[in-house]
Amino acid sequence: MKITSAEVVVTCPGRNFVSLRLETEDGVVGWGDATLNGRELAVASYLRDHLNPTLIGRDAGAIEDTWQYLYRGGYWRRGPVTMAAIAAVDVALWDIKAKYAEMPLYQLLGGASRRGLLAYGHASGGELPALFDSIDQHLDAGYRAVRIQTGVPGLGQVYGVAAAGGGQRYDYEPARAAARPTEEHWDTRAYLRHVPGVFEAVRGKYGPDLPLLHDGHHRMTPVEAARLGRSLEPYDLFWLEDCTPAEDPAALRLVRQHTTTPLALGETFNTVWDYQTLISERLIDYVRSAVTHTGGITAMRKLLDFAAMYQIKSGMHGPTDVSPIGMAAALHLGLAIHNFGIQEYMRHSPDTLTVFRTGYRFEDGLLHPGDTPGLGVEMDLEAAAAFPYQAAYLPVNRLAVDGTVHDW
Ligand code: GCO
Ligand code: MG
Repeated sequence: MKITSAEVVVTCPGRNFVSLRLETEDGVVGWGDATLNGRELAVASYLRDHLNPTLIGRDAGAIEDTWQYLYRGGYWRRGPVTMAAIAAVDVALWDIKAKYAEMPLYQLLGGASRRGLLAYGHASGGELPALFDSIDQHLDAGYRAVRIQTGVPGLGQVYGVAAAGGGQRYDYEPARAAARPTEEHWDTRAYLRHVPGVFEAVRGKYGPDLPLLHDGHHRMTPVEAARLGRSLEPYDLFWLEDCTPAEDPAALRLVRQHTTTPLALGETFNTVWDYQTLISERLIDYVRSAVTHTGGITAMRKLLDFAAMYQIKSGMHGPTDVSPIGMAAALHLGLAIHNFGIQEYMRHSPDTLTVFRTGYRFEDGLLHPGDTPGLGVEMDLEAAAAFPYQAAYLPVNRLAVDGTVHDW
């Protein structure tokens, strides 16, 4: 099971993706996702220039050993670029192992713990009528849980709100193709005044049953987040995500003391160490990491087992910047673990799905990774070659009042 080739594929079928293709001496191919939105080429180089040459000749079956070799062996540990690169190798090796075993990956991980994975989609609208339209579209598409984001009076384009209308999809795609980031404007007080009324209107129209989620996208101080969490309690949120900037776990202590709204955090994290305080002190309810950004299946399984001891569940990151390969990895893992919570699912564009041939399915609000041996996703390299890399960046945020840079 020796690795004989390791290649990076960068392609932009609507948005950029970085993938890793490993092949063994028997011609078995494994795929990994290394996409890091807005910093794609850094991970491509990390793989191409530093990791791939060390993989040739290694035993593809020695997954834990390879993970430790890349993590400890690099000396410079952690960080989004390093951990996305390690994740790509790890996921490609699990794909290969499952193909050798002739099993869908979830079987190797212990088998299915449920019929499928409850998924949530991104409903959004500048104002309530557009938001209701978007929720209706999601319910028609089979979603049984939705994230709610709206515009804020007085502000222009804000995080989470799709440019609706004109037949465009309602899913929110924040990265813009340009040589430098666009800028958005922000006002936390206006946001805090507006959001509770939105949830009141949504509960009023759709009733108490529909699970509703919301993403604060790192913008609040602890005391602002505490106030928002408390003001949303009557609307029974499934979770409030990233209420404060994620790198300060102590902030969550203050939020937790003031509200019983469930909290989700961690999409920007990349190792279990980022979660040590948050999990051991039960400061969050859902782990938001993606397999793609947290060192792969090997690391995510350990992280989620640690979380399980504290009754904390998975809520794996699933925006469109996680490629179909990364999504499939999340689905296999989510199907197998006991402490699955919910899976974010934004749906990839038709162009993306011509490059990545997926076997997973979405039925009756539940995702299933399918039963093809391995991950169940293959890349069409010819199709990929028709979509060359395009520079694209996430926006930068500034305070409306005076232009100070704020968290986006
Ligand atoms: C989410 C996220 C995304 C991120 C995006 C950045 O909850 O899905 O917050 O919308 O902003 O993945 O690349
Ligand atoms: Mg988020």
